Amino acid sequence: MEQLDQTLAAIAAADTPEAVEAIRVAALGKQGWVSALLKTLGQMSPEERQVQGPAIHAAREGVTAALADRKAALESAALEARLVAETVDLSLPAPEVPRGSIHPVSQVMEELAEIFADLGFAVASGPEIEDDWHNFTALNMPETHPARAMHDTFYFPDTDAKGRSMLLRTHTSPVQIRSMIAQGAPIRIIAPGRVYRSDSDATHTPMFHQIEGLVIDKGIHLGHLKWTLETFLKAFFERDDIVLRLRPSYFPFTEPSVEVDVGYTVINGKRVVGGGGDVENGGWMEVLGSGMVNRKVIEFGGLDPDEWQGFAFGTGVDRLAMLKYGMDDLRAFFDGDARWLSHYGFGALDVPTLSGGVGVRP
Ligand code: 2NL
Repeated sequence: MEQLDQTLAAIAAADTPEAVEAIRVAALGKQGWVSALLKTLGQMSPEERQVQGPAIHAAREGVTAALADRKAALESAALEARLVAETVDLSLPAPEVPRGSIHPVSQVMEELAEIFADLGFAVASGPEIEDDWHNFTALNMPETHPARAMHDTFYFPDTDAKGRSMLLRTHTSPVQIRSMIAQGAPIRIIAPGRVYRSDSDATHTPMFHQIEGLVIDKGIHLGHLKWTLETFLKAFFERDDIVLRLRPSYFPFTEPSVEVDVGYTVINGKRVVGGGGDVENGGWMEVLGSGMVNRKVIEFGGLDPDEWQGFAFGTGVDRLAMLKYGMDDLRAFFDGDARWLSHYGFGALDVPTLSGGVGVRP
């Protein structure tokens, strides 16, 4: 086949990815010569087709393989050239003023880890790409549960090997399910991390940060939950006059469920966390969702709910950061604007500690 020899020679001579692509189109594209030859098979006699069919297919395979080889060779040559050209001069002097700062979300995650470490909690993490069993079913949200629809989930087009729908986790609860299954009880963990929901406006971004906490032990009750959250909020906001209000609520994964408000005071037109929540110059705002872990969730975690009880809570890290450091637009968190960061960012060397104050400003 004359065209085949010409094409193979052209591929060998091609020296840019664009040239390779042009040859691919001329040979394998809709108007290409291979496609044209394939169309002629229909008019051939069966005997002729038996000879020409395999020959044309072999030509197509040969061209495809040669294109792939040439493309790979050009790419590795380009990489080689970049590695030679891009050098870092390690003898350059350090900048006079230290540059770069810690993002408020990272800072708050560090503060949370420090506070909960002091209370005996370990930090757990898990995959951001989850299956629907760990994200929903194990949290007492069966396929038909309306809360599934409410989560505005990002689903992947394909299922995993077990036929489970794959998704971007909508909360960090699946991390805790995985911990229960992997390590058993007792448990004291926090699970901070990125979560995803198909939702976007001034107060919602499709990716945001959540922290959840889980305690499983014997004889755990609502009193433990209230003490833990009160101790945490006092340490986080660095004030002793934090007043909590617990309201009954509903989550599928906890029973009973409790929403936690903190009292705020209005100072210079801004809400500041602290104070009694009195209506004259303040009020209440919701900061956490929580509750006693639903018996079914303990079972899904592989534990006996007659033996083990627990409490859990969850809240938004971005919102906590805004409340503590007085930012008003959530979207600025993800704009990557260096001016915003130099205003709100934290010094890289100011690690939060309980003795030095978790949220010291640089
Ligand atoms: C909210 C409320 C919450 C949980 C999260 C949880 C996790 C396990 C078992 C039971 Cl493994 N519960 N997590 C519980 C109550 C509330 O989050 O408003 N989040 C933003």
